[in-house]
Amino acid sequence: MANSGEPVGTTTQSVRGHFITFEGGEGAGKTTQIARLAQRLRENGLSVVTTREPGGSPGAEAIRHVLLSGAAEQLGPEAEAMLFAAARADHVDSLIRPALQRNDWVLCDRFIDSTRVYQGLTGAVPARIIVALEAISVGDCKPDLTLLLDIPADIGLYRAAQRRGDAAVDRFEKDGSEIQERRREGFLALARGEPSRFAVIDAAQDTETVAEAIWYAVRTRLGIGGLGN
Ligand code: Z5A
Repeated sequence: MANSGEPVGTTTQSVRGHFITFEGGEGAGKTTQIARLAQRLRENGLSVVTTREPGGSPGAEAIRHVLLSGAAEQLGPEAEAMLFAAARADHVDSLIRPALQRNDWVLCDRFIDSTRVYQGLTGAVPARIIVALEAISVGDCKPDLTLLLDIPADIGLYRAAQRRGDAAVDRFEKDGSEIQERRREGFLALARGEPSRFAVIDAAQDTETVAEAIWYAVRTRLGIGGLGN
């Protein structure tokens, strides 16, 4: 579990690096923009760890395969949500928390908000289960900043299809634009509910413009305006 050996609430902000999560629909550009931000932070002399969910640690990557292949779908939405939580607990314990304790920056492709939207909103897993799994898997290891890459579902799906080419769609990619649009609205509702954690970025713009908007958000929200370009 995420908090083995350490009670919830004992991690102090002063010894932590910054934990930034990227959220949004399929094809929003999260992978692209994580690489851009990591490069920029490293150019400023900062130590950066990039990672993703589901996955990011050997145990969680094994669970990723079970989830994205669709093998867990027949177990039902609640069992799938438990598998996402199990992967996250291992990822937090073995990679994210140690990196933050070293004062590294952690940039993570998807995290708790994806579970809230995919398993909660459009997966029909009851909120009390989502909340309980989040508490067990994450504890106090919450993002300092969540960059929501907001994009109309049709544009995101088009980009994802272009990138995928002839490869088969996975468990979640097979959902059509109506479900993807509901997820978009779900992410935006989460952002409205926690405006101090979220920054909403218009991800339909070109890559350069999105990267600049992210850089501005990171510098202003995390109070590091002294960093260079
Ligand atoms: N999932 C869940 O259900 N519950 C959970 O708790 C978690 C996840 C953590 C993981 O998918 C799936 O697991 C995900 C939700 C579910 N399913 N879906 N769908 P994944 O890791 O395989 O992939 P993803 O997270 O959905 O991301 P993605 O589709 O790979 O897209 P992306 O990383 O956001 O975008 P990208 O790869 O950077 O860009 C996509 C293409 O667009 C690529 O060709 C780029 O070159 C291009 N691109 C990027 N930016 C631009 C701009 N600005 N303009 C034009 N073209 C661009």
